[in-house]
Amino acid sequence: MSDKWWQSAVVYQVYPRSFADSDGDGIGDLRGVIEHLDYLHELGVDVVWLSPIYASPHDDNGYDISDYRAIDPLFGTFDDFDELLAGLHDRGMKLVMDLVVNHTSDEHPWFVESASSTDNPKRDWYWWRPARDGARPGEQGAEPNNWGSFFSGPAWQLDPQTGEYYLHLFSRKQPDLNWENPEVRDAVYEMMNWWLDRGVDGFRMDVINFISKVTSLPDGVVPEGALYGDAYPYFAQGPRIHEFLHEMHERVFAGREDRYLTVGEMPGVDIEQARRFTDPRNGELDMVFQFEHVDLDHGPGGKWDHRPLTVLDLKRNLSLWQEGLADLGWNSLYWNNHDQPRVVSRFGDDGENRIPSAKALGTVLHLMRGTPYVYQGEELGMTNVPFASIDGFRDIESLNHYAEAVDILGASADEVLAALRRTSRDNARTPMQWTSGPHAGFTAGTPWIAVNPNATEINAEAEVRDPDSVFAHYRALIDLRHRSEVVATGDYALVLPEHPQVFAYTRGLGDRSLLVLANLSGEPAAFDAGQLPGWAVAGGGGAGIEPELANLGPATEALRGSLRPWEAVVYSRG
Ligand code: ISL
Repeated sequence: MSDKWWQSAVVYQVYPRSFADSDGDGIGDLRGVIEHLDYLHELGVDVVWLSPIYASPHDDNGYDISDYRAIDPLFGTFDDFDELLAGLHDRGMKLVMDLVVNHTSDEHPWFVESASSTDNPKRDWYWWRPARDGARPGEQGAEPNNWGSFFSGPAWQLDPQTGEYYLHLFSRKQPDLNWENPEVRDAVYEMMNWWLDRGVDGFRMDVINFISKVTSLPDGVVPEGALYGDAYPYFAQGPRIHEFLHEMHERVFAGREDRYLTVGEMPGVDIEQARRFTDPRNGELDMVFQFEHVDLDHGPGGKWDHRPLTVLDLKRNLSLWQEGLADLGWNSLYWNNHDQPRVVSRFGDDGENRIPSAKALGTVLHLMRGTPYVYQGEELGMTNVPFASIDGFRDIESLNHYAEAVDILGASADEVLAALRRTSRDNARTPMQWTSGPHAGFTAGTPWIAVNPNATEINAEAEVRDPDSVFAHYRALIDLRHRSEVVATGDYALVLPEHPQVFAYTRGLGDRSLLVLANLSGEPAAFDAGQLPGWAVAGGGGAGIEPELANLGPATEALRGSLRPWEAVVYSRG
């Protein structure tokens, strides 16, 4: 058996604002989640990761928290929360909370106090700095350094009351906490223990690799054509990051870590660092979310600068992570979350091959070694959204980028819109498509963001009863992980490494093995079946071996070296 319960588990991410609205205000809520627990149970997932439900002014949809120990009334009450937790536990599922402690809201009482005067006892809970030498606060370029915010503009905001600036890597309503201050760390650990005592089963930790900064906050090198310096070297994997995460582990999880799941969201993390974060001997985290595979289609200009993905790049990268964390540590596996465009539109084909391509992508991801994460609607093959104009977008990152690119840098509005349609986080945030009825069955009111018009065809009601749906395929993949120790813990080996269309690998454990073959292209693929170690049957290739799973029906020539467009086939032995 797997050593750890989460090695054979599948996690499902709920973005509550967009999942299901029970009270008709157009915004999803906790009762909406409660009403769909049987759906999640039917899909077979083991864990729900709930994006933030805490009190918040919602500048960044709840990733700006003003009270870590309160449920936002938009989402419900503690009674609702307790009912949700019990409903999950009754069905054998667990609940992982989002932990957003790189920053708070500027409306959090800690920040309000901190901002109130330069000698307030909480002044040092955040990163306050005077204007640059010789500059007057507020004048152009007076910010303490040249860092930019992830959401456009400088990473500094002047507070006129004290004449100093505070650091915000994200929106100006998300001031960064100063983890150098032990009182901050105490307050965070105490809050985490409070949630664990309430019965939650772990945390997904938002940008947790940003909590330790180089305290001199030096200027970054300004890349060609950029407005701001590259500050990654000064806030990502900072000098005390391992110390802080180990301390958190000791103060919150030590002695009971086997009950919990911890996953750190870590933009920019590499394999070496991920090994250190997830090596159980170090007592830091169970697993991390890395970003390399979802950055492969970014050009030199970053996320808004698209370049096409190649299957070769994708499988090389994911294989490096499989191999890099094979002997220690653990991978988390994901295509989607609330910050990423929909995978079927991005790496698949959201036109006529939507269903087979969604299944093929799901197959490739779910049968690797690691813990898979499904983002709401991914199991239906939900797609990107054809937003007609900037008015359709709601996401602060998208809106700020549009304003900066069009109004300040003079880019063409059409081009910026095209980039937003492709890459905006709002692609993931339109309402969950439950039915073909009004507002996709998400709300009886007016949804806070438009429903994708394709809900009439793509919806849970239709898919749950259809044995050939994307939903049915995801359910089968999840079931296979639960049934098969090979899937949960077997070794990974890439096969056909140089094939430009086919992503193929084996998993092995003792004398049991699994072969995954997927054509991630819209053209037929041919390959040398002799390169499938031990699988090609002499004199005819695989005749008589029935696939464990297949996305285009059982009749397949896969073991003879031929895959149809987007065909994915899985064989198991032993
Ligand atoms: O989507 C991104 C912007 O391009 C990512 O860089 C994202 O901001 C980054 O992955 C951190 O994301 C997390 O923290 C943010 C929040 O807006 C995201 O929703 C969250 O997942 C700040 O809390």
